[in-house]
Amino acid sequence: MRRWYTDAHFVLPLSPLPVPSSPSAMAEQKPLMEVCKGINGLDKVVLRDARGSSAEVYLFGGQVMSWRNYHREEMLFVSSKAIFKPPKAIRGGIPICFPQFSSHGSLEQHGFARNKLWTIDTDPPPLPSNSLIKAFVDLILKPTEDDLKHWPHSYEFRLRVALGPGGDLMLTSRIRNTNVDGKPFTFTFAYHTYFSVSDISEVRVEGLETLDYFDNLKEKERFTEQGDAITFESEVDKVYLSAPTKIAIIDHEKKRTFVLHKDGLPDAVVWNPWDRKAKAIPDLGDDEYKRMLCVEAAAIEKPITLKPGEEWKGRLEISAVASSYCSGQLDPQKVLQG
Ligand code: TA6
Repeated sequence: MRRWYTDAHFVLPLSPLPVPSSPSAMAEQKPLMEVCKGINGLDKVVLRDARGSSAEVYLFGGQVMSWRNYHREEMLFVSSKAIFKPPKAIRGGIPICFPQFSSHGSLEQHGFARNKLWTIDTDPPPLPSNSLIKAFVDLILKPTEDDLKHWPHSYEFRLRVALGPGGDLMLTSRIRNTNVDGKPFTFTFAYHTYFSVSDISEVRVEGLETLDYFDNLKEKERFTEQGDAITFESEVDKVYLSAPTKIAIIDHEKKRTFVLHKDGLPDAVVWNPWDRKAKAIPDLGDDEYKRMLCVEAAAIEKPITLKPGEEWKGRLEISAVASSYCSGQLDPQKVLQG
């Protein structure tokens, strides 16, 4: 069943649009935001902008599962073996890690936000409005009575997913402590973004050079990055600390650079499972490690503590730009300084 939102909050097609000349042209004019059924009948929200880029967010997990550019090319990786069956988290897109990144204590690995059903927030507190942003959706997650038994804190987690005027993908998380018992709570967080790449051995990451990192493959020991860029010849699982606001992922073969702009998220996780680990992950194809790379804007080293009434905001904006890096024309530092 298809529900198109027409109230002021969910603006329909960009205006003014040329008046469609025929029913078929009208049919082609799709709404900016649409709720419909996705894989296995799971509810999803489709965002479109007038120039053809799009994004899809599943209410299960509040998880962005697709982000396509004007040429309808898919920018995110979703495993061919992903299981779209709650409560198992879906392998791919942008899983939300909250209230913890990684696994410690009684909570599940990467927390529960990606295993829960979110709802559309039809009355969100206003965000600074950017009139150029027309295609967006506000989701909200709040604990049920049962959830409170597992994590005894009340919160409101609002997630806005938007398409920027240039087709960029923009995620804004706002987490508020709504405890009535006066108790603060502490959390760590990550946008666990799976980027689609042509061939992991043709990819380099710029912006994390000289940083300290925790190496998850060496008992989370702390090291300092020595390389002048990160390239991939084996499994990598590192949490880079106090990373810059801009990080570039350069895909030589596709001549495409993803540029991440992050705010409120000091750290960055870089993960590729490589062959042996990929074979051990049931919902990941044995060879799919070659076509994916996780670079995750995160807050891990310094957990965030909120007192009742306090709100934290973490923003991620991702753009995909053509890069003729291999011809030497693109200076990655310029991309990062731009
Ligand atoms: O972000 C890197 C990481 O923490 C890896 O250690 C690996 O566990 C990955 O997340 C995937 O975790 P998941 O729980 O989604 O299988």
